[in-house]
Amino acid sequence: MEERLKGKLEAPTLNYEEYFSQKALGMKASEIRELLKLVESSEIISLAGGLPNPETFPKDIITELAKKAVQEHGDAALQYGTTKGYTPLRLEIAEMLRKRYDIPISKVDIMITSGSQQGLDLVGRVFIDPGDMIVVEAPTYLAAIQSFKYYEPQFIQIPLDDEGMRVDLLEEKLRELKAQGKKIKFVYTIPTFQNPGGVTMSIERRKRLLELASEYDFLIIEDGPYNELRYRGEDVPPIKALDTEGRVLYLGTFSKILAPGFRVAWVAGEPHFIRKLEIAKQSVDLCTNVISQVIAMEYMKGGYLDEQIPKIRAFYKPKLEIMLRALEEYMPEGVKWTKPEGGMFVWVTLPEGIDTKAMFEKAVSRGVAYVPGEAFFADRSVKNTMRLNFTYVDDEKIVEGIKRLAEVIKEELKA
Ligand code: PMP
Ligand code: G9A
Repeated sequence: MEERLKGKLEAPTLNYEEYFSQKALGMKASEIRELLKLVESSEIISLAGGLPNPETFPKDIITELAKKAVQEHGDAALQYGTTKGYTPLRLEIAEMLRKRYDIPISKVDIMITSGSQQGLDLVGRVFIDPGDMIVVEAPTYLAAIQSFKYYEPQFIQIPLDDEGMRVDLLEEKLRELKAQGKKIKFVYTIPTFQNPGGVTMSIERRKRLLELASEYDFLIIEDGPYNELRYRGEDVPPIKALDTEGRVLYLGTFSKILAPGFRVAWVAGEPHFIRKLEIAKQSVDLCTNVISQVIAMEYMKGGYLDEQIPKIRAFYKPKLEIMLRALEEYMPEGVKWTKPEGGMFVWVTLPEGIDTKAMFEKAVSRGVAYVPGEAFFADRSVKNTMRLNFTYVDDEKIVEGIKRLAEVIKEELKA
């Protein structure tokens, strides 16, 4: 299909590059988005994209609620909405944040965004001046790097271990910067079932991070799309729930608890910050898709979200177990991986010297795709890692995919 669209283009006549702004010339395509194109149309077992499984989409409920949205709220649902979002939905989200996470609504305002991805871009717009220092995890969500990069910050990377961001190393870095009279603007973290790492930041580190934010005066951008996808272990409160100074901006989304096609997400935080984000959003899209927001509101109000979360957990839990078992069974010595308690990803580290980007084509030719880890590092310095998704493909395909991948890695190790 894509090819037919491309077929309409004529032979190049313009010197296209001449017209682009410097910023546009600096933009790079997201590996994930490009990989999706590749895998969309082929027989390849894709452990690459971070796609929820369509079998989890509550289609019957959505059909019913979509009808209701038009019949009962049609005038609002089909009209332009406010930039901040559909208020009944904002109230439902506020109530959920209070109920599930103990985040007091009296202390936050909520703005709806067109996916958390837009929230990330708006954060960049509102907080980053060229040259500002921002901290990201290493590795981190590659499309966050892509969003922030546009605003030309200096990235500071802090490594992860099994308990999330190495907050001790962050502290060292902050001290060092302070001695040079410098400070950071914010820390961007995905503390729960991190993308791509799969790991979760311990409660001790969350508290310490907040203490550091206060001591060194910076903000925390907490991205929580996977919070509800826990398959084992104990819940850890969002950093926002522990925030007494209003330093945390919390991003949540319906992408993984309803369906990503809705493009409905939210950012919760100090009203002053939300106001600026709202002004920034005005020029981007005026408002988020209103009918999606109305359906999402009915979905929460009707109690469907509360029913859906355990279903999603039950659906993904065995998939994670299958992937971990297959890795155990097939991967050669020297390959290591994280053991997540939830989320959508396992992070694999191969022996030094293997470049997963160079290996990618070979893997694809054997019918398996992953995301080369390099793209998840702001400085792209780490070559021997990869991210595997376990939510999208069928159970048997997970095993087959890992088997194929293990073969490719073994050959690479021999070579
Ligand atoms: N943040 C992280 C960490 C993600 O993994 C994703 C999606 N994979 C997003 C943000 C964007 O989500 P949304 O669909 O809400 O734009
Ligand atoms: O389709 C996307 O780009 C969202 C998925 C993100 C990811 O794979 O991390």
